[in-house]
Amino acid sequence: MIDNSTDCLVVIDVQNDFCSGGALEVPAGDEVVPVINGISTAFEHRVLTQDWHPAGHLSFASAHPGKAPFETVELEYGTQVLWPDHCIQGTDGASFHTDLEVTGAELIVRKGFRPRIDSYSAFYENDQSSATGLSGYLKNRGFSRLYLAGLATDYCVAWSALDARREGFEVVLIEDACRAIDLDGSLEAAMGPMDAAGVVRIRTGDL
Ligand code: VGL
Ligand code: ZN
Repeated sequence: MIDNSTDCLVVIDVQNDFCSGGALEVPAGDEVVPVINGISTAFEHRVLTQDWHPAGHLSFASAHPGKAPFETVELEYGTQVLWPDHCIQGTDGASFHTDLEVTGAELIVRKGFRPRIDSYSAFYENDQSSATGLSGYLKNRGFSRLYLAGLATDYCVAWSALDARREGFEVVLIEDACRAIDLDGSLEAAMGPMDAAGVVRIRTGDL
């Protein structure tokens, strides 16, 4: 099923702050680590993303007096969920999970570093226009099909999947290699648009 001349595994945000004990813990987030390690050798080409915020980032509830994590605010580009401080550049929380196999990765893309714009997608920031450069990189390398895994299914993985489809890539979501935050039904809300956009869902056993 994998064609290493056209396919690339894109591993989204498997960082300590999204794993157990982290600042923005995704339930059972750690469970993706052995699953991703187990499939990563089947892919010749692997790219990792890293949520990478400056301290005081505008997506943090702490930057909005009177607001608590998981409330929303209106920013210039639309409604923004406010998060606990997480993935601050250079901290342990922003590091990849220690057991994640990262050595063979060909590229690490950082996102969310613009102080006033959040970035769920690996391709575009939440204003939908500031690019990370990943699309150009992948096209330049000749990849046309992306397999997605990581955290969190309903935020960064879903937004990456939808942007990848808009950029013209075939997208395969490896469901058991992802875990969701699932805030107020956000997982179900994310699945409909992904299905409608033609994101193919598989499990690792299908590879
Ligand atoms: C993420 C919320 C805030 C994610 C990143 O990786 O899904 N979610 N920053
Ligand atoms: Zn973030």
